[in-house]
Amino acid sequence: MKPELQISRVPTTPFEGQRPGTSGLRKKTRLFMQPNYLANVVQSVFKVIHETTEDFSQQTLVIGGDGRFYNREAIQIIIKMAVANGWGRLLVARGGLMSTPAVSAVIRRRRALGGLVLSASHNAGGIDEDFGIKYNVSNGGPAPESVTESIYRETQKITEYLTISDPNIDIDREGSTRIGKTEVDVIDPLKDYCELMEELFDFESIRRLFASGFRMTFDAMHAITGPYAHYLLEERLGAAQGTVVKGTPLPDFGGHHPDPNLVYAADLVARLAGDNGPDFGAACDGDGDRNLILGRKFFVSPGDSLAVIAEHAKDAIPAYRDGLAGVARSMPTSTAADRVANALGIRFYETPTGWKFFGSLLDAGLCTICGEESFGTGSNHVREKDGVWAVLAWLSILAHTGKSVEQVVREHWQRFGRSYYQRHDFEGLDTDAAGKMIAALREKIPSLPGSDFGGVQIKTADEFSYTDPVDGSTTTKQGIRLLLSDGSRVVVRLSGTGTSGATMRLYVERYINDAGVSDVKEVLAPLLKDAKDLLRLREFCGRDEPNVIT
Ligand code: VG1
Ligand code: CO
Repeated sequence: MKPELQISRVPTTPFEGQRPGTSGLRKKTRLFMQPNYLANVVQSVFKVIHETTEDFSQQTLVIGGDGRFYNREAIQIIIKMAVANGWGRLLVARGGLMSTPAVSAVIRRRRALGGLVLSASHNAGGIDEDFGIKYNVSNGGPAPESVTESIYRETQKITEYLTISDPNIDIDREGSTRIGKTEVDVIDPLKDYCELMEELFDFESIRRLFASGFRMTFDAMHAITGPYAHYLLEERLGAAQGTVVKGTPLPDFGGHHPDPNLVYAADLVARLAGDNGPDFGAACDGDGDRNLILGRKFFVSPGDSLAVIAEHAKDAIPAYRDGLAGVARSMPTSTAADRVANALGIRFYETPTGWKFFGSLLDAGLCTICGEESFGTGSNHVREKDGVWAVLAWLSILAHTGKSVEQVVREHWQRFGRSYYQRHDFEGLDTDAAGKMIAALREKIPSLPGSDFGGVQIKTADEFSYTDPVDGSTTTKQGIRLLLSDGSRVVVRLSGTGTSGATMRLYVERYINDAGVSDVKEVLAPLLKDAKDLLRLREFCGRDEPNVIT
């Protein structure tokens, strides 16, 4: 007989600043490593779940992370707390490694009550970098704001948490162990997710594409998608060995930002720019929910990628054969998808930044495909954006059309015109100064309409707020936007995922129906100049050059 489980009640006190941002709570790793820091958050999550689910003994919790530094330790802390809190079943990713979309898939397929994802996504990893935790609810998606706010309130009044003193459990071997009344199942992180992909896509047609000599490079950025990509692309779809590069997840992502954009995935961009480059390039971020899509010497902007996927999904991907219910994009994302929705005669939604806002639309069947300008695309198959899904969607389109990435996008521009688009990130700004700058702009909003901006008139200026059409909840202050008379847009908002100082994001878009032949930089220069002047960026923040342009 095993001895009775010893549950201990550990006294604790609140930590400041445990309010989740755009996507969970992200902080410096060392902060998370302090005694009780993570435990306070986890107990607060359980407390909030308790408000609607009294008894955990019949409930399942999924636990996985992107493998960054402190992932394994954090998983052990969570397992022990979940056992002490009386969960019936824990589904723990083998090695603690599971991508964010895979966690979403597992929650849905195994009817779990929720999941905890350990990740700071595209932020760098390591003891001096970032760590994070996010709670996903039973639809597989990030908890809505009402829930994250309740969690935050609990973190501010917590007095104790529950845990057990048992030794660590072996998370590297699949199988089931009973601890007290809890079944701890260590599961294959690939199985549910890869099965789902096979249900959605026509693997045979992608296999034929690779068999015809089509070449691809997939850069997993030493993050979570390596094992998924090795298995799906190389083993299942017949891509050549070596298609996947940086395929081993590392705790510090090899010392790089696992952020798939033109700056941080420069190696991949260079490969695609080479004379004997592959036909197709893709990369995913730390936790596998973002994607970068490249053709030979050709970059597909995320807004265009969303629009192209929406345009072709019905014909190229079996799962969407019956057509799309609608398309949704976050407010700062380019308007390219709107035009496709219009042409298809389907619904279209504009939401605040962050995937949590798509959940209710997807659950209600109002939209099928969603996307964000931040290299995020996905569909109703899970409730997270999904990097590998986007790659398979593109492969399907290329296989179906028999065209190159560049041809597909150029034909899209010919049909719909082009949203010239850029996002400029100003990282590490003084938090106070950035706050004041935004406040000053906010004050100017009423006086802006009618004035000239980049040679065009400002039609409206406002601060975006959103009322969810399904649950009626309202979210305010989601970015200041200027809508110009020619359809151009300028959006400014502060990031909710950074961990030091403030990051301001400036988004500019100009639509021209010119088949896409103009130069992005030239088209956008007047808007950028006037945006910086209007913000008084240099005056407030001491600089006006961005760290990253995407
Ligand atoms: C950023 C992006 C946003 C994305 C979020 C999470 O948020 O702009 O579009 O949903 O990151 O992405 P912010 O508040 O810093 O602008 V990640 O891949 O968690 O996963
Ligand atoms: Co991510």
